[in-house]
Amino acid sequence: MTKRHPLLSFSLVATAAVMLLTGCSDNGSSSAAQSTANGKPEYPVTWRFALEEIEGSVQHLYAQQFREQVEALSGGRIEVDVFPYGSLGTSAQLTELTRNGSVNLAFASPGHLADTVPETGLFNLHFLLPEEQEPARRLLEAPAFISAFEPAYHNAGLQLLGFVPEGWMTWTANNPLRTPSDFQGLRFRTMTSETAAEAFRSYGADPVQTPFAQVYSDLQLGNIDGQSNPVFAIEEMGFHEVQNVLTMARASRFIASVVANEDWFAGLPSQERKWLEETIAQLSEEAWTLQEDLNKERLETILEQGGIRVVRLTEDERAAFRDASLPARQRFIELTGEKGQALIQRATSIAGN
Ligand code: 6CS
Repeated sequence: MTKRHPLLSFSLVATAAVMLLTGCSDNGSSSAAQSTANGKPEYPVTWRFALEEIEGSVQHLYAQQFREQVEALSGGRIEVDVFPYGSLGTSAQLTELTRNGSVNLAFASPGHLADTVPETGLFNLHFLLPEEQEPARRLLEAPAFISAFEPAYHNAGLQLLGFVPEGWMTWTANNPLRTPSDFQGLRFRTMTSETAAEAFRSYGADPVQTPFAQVYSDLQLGNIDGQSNPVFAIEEMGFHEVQNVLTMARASRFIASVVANEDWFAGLPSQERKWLEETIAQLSEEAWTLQEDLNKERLETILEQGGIRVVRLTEDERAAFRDASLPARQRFIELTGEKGQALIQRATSIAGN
């Protein structure tokens, strides 16, 4: 089946928008409140928030709630401009736009970010975070866990605001992926960082690291054989239309991070920082329900459309993948040293993995 890709005009629109943003943002302060003669900020001001996903996604729903909450808390003093994927650039480009202050806030997924912020490669490892939702949630919201990542984000000119769960990664291919041997030689698309690729290399796959916008056409043209993403993303990007089997292995959750430009964050008036932090804290709880509902709904849509089979791995099948996944942890430690080792310990002491 041929489908018009949701990001068909991605690069043209993105290039134009980036030029527009960078053109009107000289030193990253264009969206910060200007001070009046008495030193008080002059409102309203606009916060620019860039997404790695298209409209209707987890990140988009999150950003809409973020906008409503910030606008309500600030009594309209803060306005939020949301830029869905396709309007600015790839994940790597969004990180760069945040770093240079062209946007104030963005989603930054470890799958793409880990080459820049190596510690985030933790989230690319399989069978590591707690499997049950409650302990996973406690871990991701724990201030000590979040602050362990902060220096690494600062090194990249970013302020980490929080982690956002987006659902279990689901593998798609034209055959079921029941054992690591099913991955042997499979050209499997991963996100662009080394640890994202290593996770599938350890199963025997031949990882192909590409931006999100390229996945649909690569599947359609047969340049790749499979890929991994939460169900909501598979549905909205149309991947299920060019693949035959969804394999649910529950090997890893998609965890995104919300980041801000470091200088912008440091320069926020205390009242604005309070509105921002209050909003992030509230949404980090709501995101669990938001993603769960969306993933459930999108799975129904996929099944209603038909033409694709769902395979859920048994515990024995999962155990074989867990064993095969362990070399990727070593690679992560090679890349991050003691800090990475400490993060693994922290995650596994909760998870028991
Ligand atoms: O696979 C990707 O590249 C993307 N997947 C999701 C669900 N969000 C953003 C990321 O870039």
